[in-house]
Amino acid sequence: MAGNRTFTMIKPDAVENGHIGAILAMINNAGFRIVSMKMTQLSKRDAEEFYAIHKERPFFGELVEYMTSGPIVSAILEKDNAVADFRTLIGATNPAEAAEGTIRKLYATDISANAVHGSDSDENAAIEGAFHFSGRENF
Ligand code: 3AN
Repeated sequence: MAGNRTFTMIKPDAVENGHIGAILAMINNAGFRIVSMKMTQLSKRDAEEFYAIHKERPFFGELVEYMTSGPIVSAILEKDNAVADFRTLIGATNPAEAAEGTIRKLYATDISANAVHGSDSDENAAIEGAFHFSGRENF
């Protein structure tokens, strides 16, 4: 039975540090189905649009610069209670505060280069998934 969906990105630090495989294994082992997945590199315009909600925050420039610094792996994931369960799996935004065994605790560099993105609501999951994937990439 189809569950709810969330959207994730494996961010440039985790790709650069060779953690794609380990992170995907954790995602699969936690019971998520990978609906869509690809490797891309965001342009400055892409990152500014994706993170537009944060444009007044002091870290916005740093966030855009970081997210465009190298390739990312983006994916749509499916599971019952996907948004909340995925945020539990990834851990707190700041890896120093992330729970043991979470993706960010294991693989993040710091609060900016924090290994993975996870949508914060069903509504944003749909918006973010549609930003990265066309209808033909949606299985
Ligand atoms: P989350 O990704 O856990 O939902 P948000 O939505 O508050 O966190 O922040 C979006 C992204 O902005 C984070 N993933 C992180 O990369 C970056 N970020 C958040 N807070 C900071 C901060 N204080 N300094 C630098 N980057 C930050």
